[in-house]
Amino acid sequence: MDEAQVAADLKRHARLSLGCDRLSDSHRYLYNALALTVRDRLVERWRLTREQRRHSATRRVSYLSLEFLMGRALTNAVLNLDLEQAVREALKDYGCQLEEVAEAERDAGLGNGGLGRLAACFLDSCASLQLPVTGYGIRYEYGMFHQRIADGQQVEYPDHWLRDGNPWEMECSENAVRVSFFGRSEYYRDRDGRQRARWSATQDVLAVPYDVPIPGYRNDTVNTLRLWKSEATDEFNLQEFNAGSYTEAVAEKNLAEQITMVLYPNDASENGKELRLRQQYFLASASLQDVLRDWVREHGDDFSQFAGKNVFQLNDTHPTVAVAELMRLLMDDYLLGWDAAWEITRSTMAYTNHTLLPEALEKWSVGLFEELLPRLLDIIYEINARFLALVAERWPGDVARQQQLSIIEEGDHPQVRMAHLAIVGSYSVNGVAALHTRLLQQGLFRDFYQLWPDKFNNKTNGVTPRRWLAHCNPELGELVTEVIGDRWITDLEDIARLRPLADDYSFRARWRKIKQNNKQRLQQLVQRDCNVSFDVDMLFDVQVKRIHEYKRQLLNVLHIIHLYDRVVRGDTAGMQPRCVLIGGKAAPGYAMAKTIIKLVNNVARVVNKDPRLKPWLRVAFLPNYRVTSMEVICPGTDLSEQISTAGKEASGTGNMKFMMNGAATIGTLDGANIEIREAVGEENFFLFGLDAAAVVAAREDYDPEAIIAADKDLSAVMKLLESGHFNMFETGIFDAVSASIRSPHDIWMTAADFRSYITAQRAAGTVYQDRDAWTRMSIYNTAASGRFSSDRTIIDYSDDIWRL
Ligand code: CRA
Repeated sequence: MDEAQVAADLKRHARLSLGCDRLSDSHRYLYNALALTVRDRLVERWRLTREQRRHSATRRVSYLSLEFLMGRALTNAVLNLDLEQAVREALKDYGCQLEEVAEAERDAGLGNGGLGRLAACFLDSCASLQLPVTGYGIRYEYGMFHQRIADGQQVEYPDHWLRDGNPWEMECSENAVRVSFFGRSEYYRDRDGRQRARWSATQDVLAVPYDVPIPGYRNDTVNTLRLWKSEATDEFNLQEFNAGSYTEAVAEKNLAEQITMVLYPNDASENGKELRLRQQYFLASASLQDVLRDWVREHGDDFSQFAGKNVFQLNDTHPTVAVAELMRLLMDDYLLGWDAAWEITRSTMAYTNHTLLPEALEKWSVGLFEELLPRLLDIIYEINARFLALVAERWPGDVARQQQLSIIEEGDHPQVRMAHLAIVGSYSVNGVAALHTRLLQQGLFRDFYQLWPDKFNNKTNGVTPRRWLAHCNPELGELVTEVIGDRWITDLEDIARLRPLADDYSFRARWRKIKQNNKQRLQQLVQRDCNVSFDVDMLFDVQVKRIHEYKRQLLNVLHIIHLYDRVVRGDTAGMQPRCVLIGGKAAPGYAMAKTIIKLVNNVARVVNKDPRLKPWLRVAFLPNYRVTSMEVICPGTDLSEQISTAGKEASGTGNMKFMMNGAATIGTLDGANIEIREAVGEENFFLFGLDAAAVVAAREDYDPEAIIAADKDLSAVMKLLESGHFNMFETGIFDAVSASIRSPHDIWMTAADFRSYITAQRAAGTVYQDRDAWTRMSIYNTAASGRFSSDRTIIDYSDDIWRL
């Protein structure tokens, strides 16, 4: 029945909503008409979900995150609403495939990498599990920059993703709130003689919510992602108006609108810019006001039950100023006393840490805070004073301990340590993989762990099997459903039932055929975007993720150079032909990461143009890696590169997407790799390298020069790298790269892991040559991926932290 209705709605939207008489070739109109058709089916369910929640007594979660890396929405909604048949049918009238129309949608790239995509997978899982979780984020006008490669180098272009409109968002101006900046704290006594504070002489901006529907998987639930846009208030710059500079005053509107203009493109590194702090506070304040307003609407100003009914999950320290903001709102606006406000705050805030890298630990200068958010700084000082009293009680006379734990880092330029504020102000602190949580407890947050051991817990990351298997790999998904039923889509542990089928000859043949088809799709992408010809009969070896030294794309390049060297020397006995794909964005200010991109491209050029290499090795750098490219990449990958220096990758989530789609992993004992290896069995994982403890120990007297000298393959690779072989007319451009490998201070320990990496790569190549052995390994990987569903992760959050 809905089939006819979908077709009719599509026509109606094309004609009436978009007012177009003729559909152009670009599919943009058709995409918009189809998006509206699908959206109609979300809106009613959305209303019902909200209605139901109003009447239910359960606790609610606000997931506060500066990033939501959503990717495309259309195909996801079509899958979750089970509309595929109807939509395909309706599109026939236009002579179009769903896939072509879907291509017209731009990625919502409101995030950098793992952390932002994790938030997006979580939203899908929460809706699919029918949990009352609302995402709160920022509606950046410009998302993650568009990367192009010119002459081997990354060039950034702005991502004006909203240019053609966004059919998935609904502006709710009636729910706008005001957010204040600058001004000063004022203290006064109320009528009862109680000391009170208010924030006065502020400059305000308006936060306008744009709601995005988050459909659950075939369950009629539609949750909400609420994204805030900053706008000028109506009374902006009254003085200037009165002074007669009308146009200047109107132009000043820009200042307010700057706050949500652009996503900061740094992954796991802070940059300390004032505008970023404004974004953080803007999100925290608007979201808390939104929740409090809803509360007051239903309960008046009785907050006694508030903590039992609300949780704020802080996605890293980015929204952590929420701790102080909730205190301010409760005390200054709702007139609670300190103790009552603090009790509510520290029993509603929960903090997730996503990295141990020191460069990512956010600190804000006290001076900046004082100017921009004076009232919040007062509150942070008070939180800290009370906290330090507790520390003094626990460790009497231990001044050093007080300094280490303090929320304020003293010195010439005192700083607010956001992680300390997050830990002190919350009831739960979690890491994102078992190893990462252990390292937090034993290292970074050691003293806090001693103080509050029960606060700490692990929640190993996961990814949604809807997008990352059912949608991106439909052929494999259908095969799985054919043999074990479709339960895996909502209960991924069930996919373990595939394992015995690895013994079935004809099943293996079908599995292999699907992988070949997916490799074909990937081959076409690489041809189109890199102009490099991959061969689907070769091993597809892939590393896609942000470019960062700790992720060691450089180690991958050394392996490529080593293979090149072997072929040139004629040492090809037993060698498995491969196609190596690398992709990812470098932060615009990260010079070394940009040099690594240039190196990959230069090496690729030398390899690909040399006819001797053609039967053995092909290399490509994929520009503009994003969610939508991963949807083609992970189904077509044989070998997944997860080669970070042990102890540095908090979890990784790309590793899980590859595994789900039947890739084997070559990796270190880092992050979730450890759990992946445990799940699939060590014989199905290509392990190499130092473990986290060995990395720390080896740093003591690390001597890469000696390692290079003792290893003739590594010497040969360094010689090629340093001879200018890959930079003939660009003298010296890779000097910093080779110097970093040779440095005894190379904290990424690239040289230390070279030999065992090469050995593991050889082992992978050898197994690949045994088609049946490889296919088994591929099936085992998918079959063991059950634990890595974000549904499992969210059930863990819900059971242990949110207690929904
Ligand atoms: N860069 C970690 O580095 C992890 C994700 C999600 C990261 C990844 O290993 O999988 O978070 N950390 O938990 C981060 O963003 C601020 O820290 C990431 O995406």
